[in-house]
Amino acid sequence: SVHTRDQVELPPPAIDNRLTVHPLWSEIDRISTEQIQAAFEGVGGEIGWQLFAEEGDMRMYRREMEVDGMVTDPLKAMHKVRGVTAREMCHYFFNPRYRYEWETTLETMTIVEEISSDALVFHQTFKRIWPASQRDALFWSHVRQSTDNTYAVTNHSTTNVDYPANTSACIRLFVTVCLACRSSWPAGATPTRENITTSIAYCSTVNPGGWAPAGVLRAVYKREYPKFLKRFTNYVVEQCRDKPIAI
Ligand code: 18C
Repeated sequence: SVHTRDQVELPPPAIDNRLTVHPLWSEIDRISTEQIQAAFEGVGGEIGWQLFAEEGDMRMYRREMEVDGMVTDPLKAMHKVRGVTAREMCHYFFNPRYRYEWETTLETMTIVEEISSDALVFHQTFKRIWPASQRDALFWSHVRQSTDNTYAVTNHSTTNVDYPANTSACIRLFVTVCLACRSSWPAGATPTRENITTSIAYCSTVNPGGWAPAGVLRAVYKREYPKFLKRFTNYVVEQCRDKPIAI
């Protein structure tokens, strides 16, 4: 049945052996560990995170940053979602089968390499924003359990000789994204769709890779990130509604 197939493809509780023998393993392991740790750090303290969007339990913060004159503002978002688990959230974010259903910036998505059940390499092209050139990205994506009831997906740009940058109509952008999720439910109780809450930390840094007007870029950023997080979390809640809970 569909349920059995979905269960089988849920993020594995331990790292897939095929990933640990891949040439990208040490980079994937290092960056994922760093990103997951940073995702759960607060937004207080010295580095000035500024709140720019707030709706229900969702809060979005950014830091103004430029690299070689290009806007690369890091984003950090926090959210709380009821009725779904961390593992389910990460399943829908990682698995390409669902991507077109929640990702609205996509034009095309190609699986470049299937490293293992928990690691893939993607090539994606994005919708063009006037007056800038169209962008594409090439990145690895890795899903893992970190601690109990905590799962995370990390995406990070990579290279591949078959997918050279800046050759066709597209400018290659660079991305580091981490979606880290932790579930909790009342102590002593059995987790159910009625009593479970998942805290989400989503961090993203996108370097546009080439000229893009700063004003347009910040406007897209401000509009698209809240839209993404609301749409994605609502999508997962809908998908999970009548399925058995997967802890
Ligand atoms: O994390 C997300 N998605 C994952 C799966 O796709 C993956 C994707 C990472 C790529 C993010 C970069 C997206 C750039 C999109 C540019 C075009 C947008 C067109 C929209 C118009 C309808 O990790 C969810 C990602 C949510 C992305 C929100 C938008 C972020 C914008 C940041 C600025 C991008 C600058 C690009 C240059 C554009 C020129 C003005």
